Amino acid sequence: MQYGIRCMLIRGGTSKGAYFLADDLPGDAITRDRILLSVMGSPDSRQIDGLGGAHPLTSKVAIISRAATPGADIDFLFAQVGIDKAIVDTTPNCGNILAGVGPFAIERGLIKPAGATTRIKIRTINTGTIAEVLIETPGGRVNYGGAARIDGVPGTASPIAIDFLDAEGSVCGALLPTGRVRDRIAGVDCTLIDNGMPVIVLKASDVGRTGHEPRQQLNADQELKAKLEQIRLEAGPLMNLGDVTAKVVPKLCLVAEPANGGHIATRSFIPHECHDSIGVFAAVTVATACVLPGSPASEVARIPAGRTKTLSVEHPSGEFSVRLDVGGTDAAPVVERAGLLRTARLLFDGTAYIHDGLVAAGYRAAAE
Ligand code: NQM
Repeated sequence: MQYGIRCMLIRGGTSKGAYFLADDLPGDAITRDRILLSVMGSPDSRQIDGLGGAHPLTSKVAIISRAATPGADIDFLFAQVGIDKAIVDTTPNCGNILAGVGPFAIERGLIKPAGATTRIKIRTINTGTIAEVLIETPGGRVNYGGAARIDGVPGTASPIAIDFLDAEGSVCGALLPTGRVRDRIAGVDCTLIDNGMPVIVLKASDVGRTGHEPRQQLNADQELKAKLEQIRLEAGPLMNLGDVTAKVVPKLCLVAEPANGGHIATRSFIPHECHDSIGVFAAVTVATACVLPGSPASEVARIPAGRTKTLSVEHPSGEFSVRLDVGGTDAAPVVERAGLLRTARLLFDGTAYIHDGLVAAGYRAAAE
């Protein structure tokens, strides 16, 4: 006998995940994580016995409920499910999976559409970060079709505008957890920074690369990967993350002068594979590093003038535009708000089946 749980599969931005109502999963984290591993088919490098797509960008879960406390409409817990390891990591955010949370909340009746567009405040409970999302809801239904295009996703879809108000220090406790814009780690100048995602930002040229290499070339570059992991393991404790051997944060991002009319070129590692594009919070965090005077990224970025800047972050499959509202002073700028555009699409609504033997006891307890 198998046990079934209501589940939607949604493409959120350039990621894809399984979306659940929190009420449909057990509250106890150990049982919940065993269920999520079973649903996704982990641990197994092909995730053949589950819904996961055998890639970090398609091995993600969203757990959603009405907000438990004031200040938001919806609470969203993000989980990165390991592929060949039995790990469920709820440390980081995911701005791409976040793009599917509003549509899911409307589809499941947690939010009533409010006219042609519906504004929803979502709290990512992993980090406490609040996002305001704007979703097209003509005729009281989520509109998925439209003309918005994001690099890394074929075709076009309806736009989802996302604004972050308070992403600073989401996991590390401070934008710059070491208090500096530049730290020397394993002989390489880096910015250890968290504006929504803990990221180590370094110049590609400082590790002997151009920062414009194709993703496959970087993924095959074992020497580079070993160097990046050495930097990551050293940086983890300095970023208040402790031993990060088994954690998916911090991520790393190689930056270089732009090559395609943008403002900065990036090759982002999440953290052991080069991203096909770049994560949402990673893009916001790298854009923030670019506007900090004295950072390695500021040496290669072309920063647009003005208090409100739209930075085009180049990545392996195109670009990602991030709008930053920058306050503070020229010497100590403060990013007060970050805005960006995503799309999302409901792919499937149904029942996900989990292994009986493994989790039956826990799941029964939750269902009763
Ligand atoms: O940085 C990839 C993604 C992400 C996370 C990753 C993300 C973000 O592209 O906000 O969206 O860093 O693992 O979905």
